[in-house]
Amino acid sequence: MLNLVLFGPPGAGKGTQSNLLIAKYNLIHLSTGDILRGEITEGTSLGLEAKAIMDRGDLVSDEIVIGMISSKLDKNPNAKGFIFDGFPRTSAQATALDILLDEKGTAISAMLSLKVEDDELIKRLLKRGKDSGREDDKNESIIANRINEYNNKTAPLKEFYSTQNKLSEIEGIGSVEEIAQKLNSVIDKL
Ligand code: B4P
Repeated sequence: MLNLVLFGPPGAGKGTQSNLLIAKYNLIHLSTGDILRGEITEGTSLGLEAKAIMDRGDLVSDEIVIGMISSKLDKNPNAKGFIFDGFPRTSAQATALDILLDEKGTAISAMLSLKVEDDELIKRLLKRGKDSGREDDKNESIIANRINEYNNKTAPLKEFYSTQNKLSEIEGIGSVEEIAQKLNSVIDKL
C-alpha cells in the first residue's frame, strides 16, 4: 500500500495537492478538515462542538479526530492506499495512526512536507477567506493562531517521521503544477 502524510502549515497547499495525487495514484483522500466541515454542514453534535474550536483556529481534540480516521480506515478495507491530509497534527495523533495502520498490516510510506513562509500563507488564506467565506480564513489574528498551533504542536512531527527515515521536504512556492511534479518525483522513488 502507498500511505502518504501530506504535511505543512495551514495554506501550504495540502488540500490542493491531495486532489491531484488521489487521481494520479488512485488513493483515498482523508482530510480531517474536510470531514469536520462536513459534520458542521450536516449539523451533527460533533460538528457543533468542532465549529467553535475551528472558528478560533484551535485544534480539535485528539480523541475526536483519531476516532474519525479510525472509522474511515475501517470503511475502506480494499484501498490501494491513503493520503492523510491535515492529519496527524499532534504526537498523540501520529502515534495512534501508526498503531491503526499496524493493526491493518500496513504503515506510512512517507511524509511529504510542504515548506511555505508565513507571509505567503497569510496571503493565500485571506484570499480563500474572501472567495469562499470560510470563517477561519477571514481574520488575520485567527490565521496567526493557526500558524502558532502548527509551530507548537504540529511541526515537531517532522522529527517523528524523520526518525523513521520517512520525511521529505518539498518547496511549496511556485505553481500548483510545479509543486505537483516535485511531489510525484519523490513518490515515484518510494
Ligand atoms: P484544514 O482543513 O486542514 O485547513 P488548512 O490547513 O488551512 O488547509 P490546507 O493547507 O489544506 O489548504 P491549502 O493550502 O490547500 O484544517 C482546518 C481546521 O480544522 C484546523 O485549523 C483545525 O481546527 C481543524 N483540524 C483539521 N484537522 C485536524 C486535526 N488532525 N487535529 C485537530 N484539528 C484539526 O489551500 C490554501 C489556499 O492556498 C487555497 O486557496 C489554495 O487555492 C491556495 N494555494 C494552494 N497551493 C497554492 C500555490 N502553489 N500557489 C498559490 N496559492 C496556492
